[in-house]
Amino acid sequence: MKFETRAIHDGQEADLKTGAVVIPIYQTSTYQQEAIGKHRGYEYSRTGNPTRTALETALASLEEGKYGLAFASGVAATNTVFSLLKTGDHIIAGDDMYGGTYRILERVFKKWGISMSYADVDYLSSFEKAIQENTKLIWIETPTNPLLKIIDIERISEIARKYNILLAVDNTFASPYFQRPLLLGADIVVHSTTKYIAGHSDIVGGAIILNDQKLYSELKYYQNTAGAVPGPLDSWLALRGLKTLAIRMKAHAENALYLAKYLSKHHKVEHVYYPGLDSDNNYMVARKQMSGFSGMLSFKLKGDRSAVDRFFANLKLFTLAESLGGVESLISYPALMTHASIPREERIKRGITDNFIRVSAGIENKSDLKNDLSSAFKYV
Ligand code: P1T
Repeated sequence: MKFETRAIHDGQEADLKTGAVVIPIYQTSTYQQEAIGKHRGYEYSRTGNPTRTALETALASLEEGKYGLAFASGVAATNTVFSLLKTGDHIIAGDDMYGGTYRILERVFKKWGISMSYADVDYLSSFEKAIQENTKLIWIETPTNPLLKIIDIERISEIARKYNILLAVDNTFASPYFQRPLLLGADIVVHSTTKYIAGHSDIVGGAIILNDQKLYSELKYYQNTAGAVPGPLDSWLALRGLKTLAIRMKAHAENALYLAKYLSKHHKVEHVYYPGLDSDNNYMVARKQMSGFSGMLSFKLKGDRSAVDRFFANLKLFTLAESLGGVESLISYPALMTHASIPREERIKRGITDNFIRVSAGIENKSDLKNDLSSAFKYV
């Protein structure tokens, strides 16, 4: 069955007991045992909950993987993947990624004796060059946050396989509608379901999807043992979001392309970052591995920090906020928001300068969005 159908049906059969068409919010912490150890598949809600199971099944189906695991946040899912490593191991991560991922590597895992290198995502060879004897994991985001660079998953998975290294791909920015990394050779897919999957800026959640049974058992064991699981209501909201993922993603991508084209012609804009522009360096790889270019774009304003402040202050539809992937358009300032944990010098070296702005295109009317930007530019 096709994506749109699976999003609505997989893992979401009518409730066995009542026939409820929509999976109930199983708001329970524990489950009756008929005799010691004799239960109906559920013992305790940290270990498993039927609403969460439905979400995990649907997510696995949409990423075309065998197993899904849901978490209380994207960072909890990320943390679980990094927890596969032990002291002395080495991780290679792309040098453009969510600031919180960088933070957990630098502030938590480094302290535990795990080392990391950051490879220049513009050059695949930099990943191979960074490989050490103790490298156990390659971690990439594509599209990257916030520079919207595209990394060739197929080619990087060949490198990972050659050296017997796990490849994890954070697929948050593309969503499974536009990109399915497991089919391109990745071992593990990670999501912040907070974003496109839930899609309405009303929950924080995360997920891991994979095919390998042994690895799944290990990650599931950690999920239960460390306990960063989503509650039944959040699982239910993510599941409800999932049902409309396909139509939302088409609208996000259409609006993002429209805004990217508009911005790229604006005299107050220095540069636009959107992999769907055929002038963008990442366009060809994006076309190869994605079926659409998603809804995130960034740009550099001509001007300094005060110009950025004036621009933001005069927007009416775009909300200045962290996060992305909801139906409403958001605008953010990575330098002091999502990527504030990266030291200034390092951040600027990576391209996140003081005039750098990130946009999450919502699904409002695209002309209204353009007009809002256009009015605010008058104050720059
Ligand atoms: O916020 P949380 O659900 O824990 O997800 C973390 C995360 C993981 N991966 C990517 C690519 C992300 O963008 C994020 C969170 N990002 C933001 C909050 C943001 O505004 O970029």
